[in-house]
Formats: sequence, structure tokens, C-alpha cells
Amino acid sequence: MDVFYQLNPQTLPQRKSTKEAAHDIPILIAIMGPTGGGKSNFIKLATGSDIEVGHSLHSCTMSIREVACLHPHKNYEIRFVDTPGFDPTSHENLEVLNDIARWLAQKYQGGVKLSGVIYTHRITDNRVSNSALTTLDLFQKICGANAFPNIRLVTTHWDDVRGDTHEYEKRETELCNVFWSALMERGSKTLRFHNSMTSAWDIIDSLPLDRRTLQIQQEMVDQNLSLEETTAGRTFAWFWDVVNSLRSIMERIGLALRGTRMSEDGSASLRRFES
Ligand SMILES: Nc1nc2c(ncn2[C@@H]2O[C@H](COP(=O)(O)OP(=O)(O)OP(=O)(O)O)[C@@H](O)[C@H]2O)c(=O)[nH]1
Ligand SMILES: [Mg+2]
Repeated sequence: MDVFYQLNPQTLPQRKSTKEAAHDIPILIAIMGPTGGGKSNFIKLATGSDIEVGHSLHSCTMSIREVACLHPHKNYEIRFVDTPGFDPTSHENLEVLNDIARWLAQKYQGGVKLSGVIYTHRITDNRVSNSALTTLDLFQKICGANAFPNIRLVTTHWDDVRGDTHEYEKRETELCNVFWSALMERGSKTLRFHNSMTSAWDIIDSLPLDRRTLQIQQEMVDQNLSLEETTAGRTFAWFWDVVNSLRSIMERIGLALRGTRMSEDGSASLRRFES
């Protein structure tokens, strides 16, 4: 996969303390969440890159992309991972999960773990839809409780909030107390994004940055499970049921066709003997 460098990594200083040397493998932070939540915009502002952001209601980021840059005040490189969003209007959410899962498994096999995961959610959304709940459920199953302390649940679009902020604060409280409570009870934190570079780095700097294995990595690599068998993959049990039913129908059709051919061959041989 191509990594887009916002700053040339050769400009990284040569002298490193032991702690900084531990950062020689770049710090990897993935941004996940529903489409239009502000994932690419966050990376764009943090890194100053010209990464594409969405201008319509449809998904913008179609594939996983890494954007590397130097931390603005510290001595190491950070690599952001932009992911395609889960989309309520699309039937392709399994493909999104498949892309993310494969990428995560590949990284883990190469000895690279994530140091943080940022989940973006628009504070301007006036309700949490069923599809947003499904996305959140999938997200939790991808990460697993072991990674929850390295998750930041980020509400975006605070700069769009004008006048009375009461309603938005109420939404934020509801998110924390109801929808995000399982994550927050196990160490995830919620933060507001104010659509600026400073705000992006405040959020990044709040991460502990130790490296964590995500649940889906453990399941796919350590336990050698297929995506279908993982906790996140099982969300699409209905899909796998359809696939397995189709597979068994195809097998039966194949057997029936082979049987017909065999019996046709049999009658042809018989006719030869008869004549
Ligand atoms: N004002 C404001 N606009 C934002 C903010 N976050 C994102 N946007 C805008 O919202 C739109 C969608 O943002 P993206 O960053 O493309 O969203 P995404 O999560 O990457 O979406 P997908 O790639 O489709 O999954 C873009 O026009 C952004 O400029 C924010 O905090 N404030
Ligand atoms: Mg995007």
C-alpha cells in the first residue's frame, strides 16, 4: 500500500532517546466510523494533506489509505489510517468490514499494531439511527475491550454549533451515558473536535499511544478464523447463511447435472451394446 508522506521522513532527527526509539516503528492511528462523520477531514487538518473529503451524502473514501507526518512538537512520525465509512444507504458494509479486517490482519502479521483508534460522529445528527448503532456495534467488535483505552470517541462539527449549545451538550451526554457507555466504562474517552489542526492534535495527544492488538486481528491471525467466524463478521450471519444456502444449492445442481450426464452416457453405451 502506498503511504502518502506529508513531510519527508528523512527530515526525522537522527538522535533519539530510548523512549523515542520505541517509536521507530511509526505510530499508527486508525480513523473509523460512519460515512460523513469527518474521518478524512480530521486527517486532512492534522497533517495538512490534500486528502479528499466528501461533498455529498454518499461515501467518499473508497479504500484504506495511510497518511504519514511528523508530530508537530515531538520527535516521531505518526501515520494516520483513513478507512472507508460504514454507510446506512449502502449494501456494501460487509465489503468495508472485509477491507478493514484484511488490512488489520496484514499489518498484525507484519508485526505492526495500532496505537490508537479514533471514531468520529457528527454532533449535528439529531438522532442515533439504527444503522449508526450497527456501525458502532461493528466498531466495538472489530476493536474488542482490550483496545478500548486506546479509543477516542470524537464528536465532530462543533464549529457548526451556533447560539444555544444546550441541545448539543444534551446529545453528547446521551451518547456518553447510553450509546458509548460500554466503551467508556472500559477506558475510551470522548472529545470534541473543533475543526482545526490544534484540536486534532489535542485529541491525538490524549491517546496513551501504547500498541494494542485489536480483537479482529487476534481472531483472524492468532486463532486463524475466517472473517465469517470472527465476532464482527458474525454480525453479517444472515449474509453467510444466504451464501451457504446458495453454495449448497449450486452443489446439488452440480451433482444433479453430473448424474444426468452419467445416465446419458450410460444409455448411450447400452444402445451401443444393443445394436
Ligand atoms: N464544519 C465542519 N465540517 C466538517 C467537520 N468534519 C467533517 N466536515 C465536513 O463534512 C464532510 C464529510 O467529511 P469527511 O471527512 O469526508 O467524512 P468521512 O468520514 O471521511 O466520510 P467517508 O469517507 O464517506 O466515510 C466534508 O465536507 C468535511 O469537510 C467538522 O468538524 N466541521
Ligand atoms: Mg473519508
